[in-house]
Amino acid sequence: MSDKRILTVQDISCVGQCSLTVALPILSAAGLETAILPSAVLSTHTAGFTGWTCRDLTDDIPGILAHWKSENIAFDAVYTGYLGSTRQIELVKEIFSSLRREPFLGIVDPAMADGGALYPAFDAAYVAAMKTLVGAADIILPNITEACFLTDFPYREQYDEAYITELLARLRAAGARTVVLTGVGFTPETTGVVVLEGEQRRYYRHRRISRGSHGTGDVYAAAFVGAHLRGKSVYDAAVIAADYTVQCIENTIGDPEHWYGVKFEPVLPELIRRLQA
Ligand code: PXL
Repeated sequence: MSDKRILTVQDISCVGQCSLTVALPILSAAGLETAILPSAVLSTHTAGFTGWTCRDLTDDIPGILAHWKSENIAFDAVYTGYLGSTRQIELVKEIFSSLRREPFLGIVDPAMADGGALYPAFDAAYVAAMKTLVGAADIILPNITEACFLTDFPYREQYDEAYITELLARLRAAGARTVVLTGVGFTPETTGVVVLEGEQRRYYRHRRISRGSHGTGDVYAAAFVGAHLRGKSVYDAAVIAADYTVQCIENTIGDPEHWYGVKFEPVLPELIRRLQA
């Protein structure tokens, strides 16, 4: 069993099965000691609910970091998701440089956009700051929309291999090292994930379930991080996370009331089984 300690930085959406309420149980199930740094507290996530409240916790973070430094607390990996502000991105870079325990991994899910549009809380200044975090990360996990925003590349619903090749080249030029690009589908019935590591590019294709699901990007990223830190290669972790996310969606599609997230909890034993293989 791994004795790695990881820090994940993302929001608490009190209701809605995304960000920390997804990442913490998945990382714990993967057997990792998981510390959290909440970036903000929202009453719900912002995708489908209206009238949500949000308290940005940026002002609390410098004091938390100072305390951790005084206690000599450090992490084998830091994994970031939905962040609360542009200034917080600067603080995350400070965490990457000053709270690391070698060999360290900085993993960034630039959770800020989907379906061609930014999430409601974000603007061009946030995108500009997120671009700087890409260069500080070892692994990034964007979807196609996020990759387009990060590289000033036009988003397209329909695309071909050449479009994805150009997008990956632009991410590289923007400073990305290892890229796990999610939601890449070349046929109506399939989607998949492209893994770019050094010069090697691999594609894992799987079934696309047409129901749009919230929170699946967070489920995917947390399962990927859990699997990779438990010793799976980047590609194998990308495959395990994809299979787990599909199982979570399959476990939810029969319930139209459950539109706001996926029922990832009953499927956790499947993820654990794959990690033990
Ligand atoms: O799942 C990404 C996410 C995380 N946190 C908040 C969100 C979203 C997506 O909309 O609104 C608050």
